[in-house]
Amino acid sequence: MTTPTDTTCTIKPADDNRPKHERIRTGLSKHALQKAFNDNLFYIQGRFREVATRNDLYMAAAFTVRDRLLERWLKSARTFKEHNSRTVAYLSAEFLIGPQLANNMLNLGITDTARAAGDELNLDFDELIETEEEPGLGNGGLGRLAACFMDSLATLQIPTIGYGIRYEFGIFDQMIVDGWQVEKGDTWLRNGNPWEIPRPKIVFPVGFGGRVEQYRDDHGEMRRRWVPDLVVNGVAYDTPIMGYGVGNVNLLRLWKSEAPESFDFQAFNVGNYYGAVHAKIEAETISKVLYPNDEPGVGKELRLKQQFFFVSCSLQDMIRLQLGIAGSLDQFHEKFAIQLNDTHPSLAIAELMRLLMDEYRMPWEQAWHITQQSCHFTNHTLLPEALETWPIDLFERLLPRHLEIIYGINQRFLDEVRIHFFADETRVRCMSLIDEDGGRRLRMAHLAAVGSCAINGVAELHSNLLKTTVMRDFNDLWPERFHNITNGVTPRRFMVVANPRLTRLITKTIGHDRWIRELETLRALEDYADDAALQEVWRDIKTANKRDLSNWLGQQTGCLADPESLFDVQAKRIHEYKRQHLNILHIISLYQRLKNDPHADITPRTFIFGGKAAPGYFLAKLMIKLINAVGEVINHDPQVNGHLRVLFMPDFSVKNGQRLYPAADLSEQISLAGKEASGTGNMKFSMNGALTIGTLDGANVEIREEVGADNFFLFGMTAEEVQQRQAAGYDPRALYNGDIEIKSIIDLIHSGLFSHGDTELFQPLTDNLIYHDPFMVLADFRAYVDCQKTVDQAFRNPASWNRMAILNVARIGKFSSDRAIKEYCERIWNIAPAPIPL
Ligand code: F58
Repeated sequence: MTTPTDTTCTIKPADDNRPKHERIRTGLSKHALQKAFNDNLFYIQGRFREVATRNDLYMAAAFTVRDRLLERWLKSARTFKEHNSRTVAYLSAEFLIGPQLANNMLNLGITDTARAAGDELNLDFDELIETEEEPGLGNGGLGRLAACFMDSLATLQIPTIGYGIRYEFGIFDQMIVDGWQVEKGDTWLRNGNPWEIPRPKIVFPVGFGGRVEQYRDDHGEMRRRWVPDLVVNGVAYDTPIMGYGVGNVNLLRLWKSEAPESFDFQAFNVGNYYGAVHAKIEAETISKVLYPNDEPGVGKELRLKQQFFFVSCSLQDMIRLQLGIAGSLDQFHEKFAIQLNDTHPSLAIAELMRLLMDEYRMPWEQAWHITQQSCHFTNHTLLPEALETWPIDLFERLLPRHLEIIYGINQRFLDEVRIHFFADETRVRCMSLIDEDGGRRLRMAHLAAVGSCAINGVAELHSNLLKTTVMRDFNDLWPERFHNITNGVTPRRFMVVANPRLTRLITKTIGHDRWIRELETLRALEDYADDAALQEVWRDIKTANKRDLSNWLGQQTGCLADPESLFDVQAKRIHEYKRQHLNILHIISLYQRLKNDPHADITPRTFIFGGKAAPGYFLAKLMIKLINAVGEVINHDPQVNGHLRVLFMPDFSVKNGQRLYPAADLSEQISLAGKEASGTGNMKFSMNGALTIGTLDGANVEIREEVGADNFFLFGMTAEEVQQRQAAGYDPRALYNGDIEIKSIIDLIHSGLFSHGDTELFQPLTDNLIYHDPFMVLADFRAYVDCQKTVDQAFRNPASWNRMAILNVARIGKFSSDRAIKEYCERIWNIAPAPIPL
């Protein structure tokens, strides 16, 4: 695999006028880095070089880099405090930050120096980077978006604290055994995490359960207070997040749950040893494991506890900070812009109200004003099954005071609804924070919408659908609250770190590296799209990247791929709505064509899949099995394996994604229109010069608008057509019976060809397609296969293919997360940069 080699980044190290001994500790020269590395190896890892393990060397390198971040971080914190800058508090149950070493070196501007320093010390730099295990503290797009935003917030010099949970076990590691996904516990902390700093003094109590009491305070006023029956502590663990080429370092503060000490002692003293241990375990369980589902499904008590736990710690921390600066909470909303990353942190609304009213004695109206002016809500999905709700009885048992507050919010809100819609009780029922149909449940999206001053979707199409479908009533009531901010991704990680060859070529071609922070300047590449020499080098780079990927995949799967073939990649969570099965049906159609006619005119292709299925999602796991089963047959069939290969990359992660994006020719973005809120993988592929085959869904729509319809392979129904077809009564059976190719492919799966004669193995999938097909795979099949034929033809003309790829990169600037964050700053948070020079 390629890891960053000398990038063309030209950030200048800071002038350093400090005494020499200080410079050595955190200096940026080759000598200072070497000295610091040796010191860290000896004094922190406690190792002589001769006996140091790979991990010792990695840790010493990481500490060397971290020291340099810390210095800048303290300076940033001091400056923000002095200027009392407005601060973004990005609340997210997931942060999928990926490996840190290479990125931090890039941002510090020391990649080349560090490599040179390492060479002289006989260190294998790429091996060090490869050794790092990433914190998998997220499921997919939502968690990764939070991480891209943290990168851009620091780069744009916006004071920010990211607040989340320090899961001891992140997303499971995926192994493929006999074609099936097997989950393995993720023990990312076992070798130590050099990037985090525990803050045992930053600790807050978080209550659960118990009762609510009425009492008279010292001023004779009646008040309510919550008396929980369980209290756990949240301890802060901080990870510095450095901006690219700036002195700003922001904070990612993740909470770990612990039992308060007093708790164990109490029980211990009365002889209840097991009780004490049990309480400790119960407390620690809260931050133990990330839920590996990509939709919430049935209410899980622990998940609700996790959400409340991190939200409460984060708000108490913000309150502590604000009281430290201003001495009062009256201006809390001017200090903090809280962004709720989906509904998972939406309890912040009730908890902030409780803290302000019950703990700081604020009247309801003032507390509500502060809460609503502080909070902003991003929605990431329209799938009805993914909209979070909690059973009221569970909620009441865990958070009785919060339920009271939510009832109070709901009452005032529904009064407003009644007046605005003039006694329209249907609206009242639909908009209420409580769903009264079939078991009372709390609707978290409604709570988030009512308690926030801005609500946004993550791509144009998604934001429009949000306004016309799931949040239509809210949009009718408060149209001014609704915004669209199309997602973006960081070019630092997904271009510069992941694809150093392309990075060098771009910088050389357009003559500067400013594009790394101003991605729109890539437009300059347009002038060279027709340049035959550039097209050729472009192709060589792609081939080299494909060779690296092929070698790595060869080691992992035992199966090699021909770098001259078309690399057709679909990498994302495995889900029916993302339609990996549509891709498989196409592969089988090619296989059939080749079997029926060995001379069929088919462009050699390597199909690569990557992605995890939620452990309890039976059909998604069966799709993984089917991909591997089809691969097993095709890859071993000498009649076709010169033409087709099917590979499944195990354990798709941020790190593995960085291997895939640079090596893809074709990016599969084939969800059913209207289902994928945005997608961000689509942007990462396109940035690396892959062409997209896709539907008009999520951000695909805007990517196509930007790169040009001629440079994008479009197929399939529009979201509107999908709705119409569904309304008219969609019958997949008619398609199965009416299209010989569809029938023959499904029958082939059913025949047992891919399952050693077992005709039942894949029946749940085939039956689902024939009788239900909820994501209309069969309806889009014909258009997809035809479009793939166009792709086949296009790939045979390297000059024009590379021209299209160059134009994709040249026009991808909009999809930098820097652009997205600038829009949040201007339209949602009203926040300005607080620059700290490097
Ligand atoms: C994703 N959501 C969207 N949810 O599916 C994707 O279109 C979008 O680009 C991305 O957010 C960023 O906006 C997503 O990843 C989750 O993983 C949740 C995890 C927790 C349970 C609910 C889903």
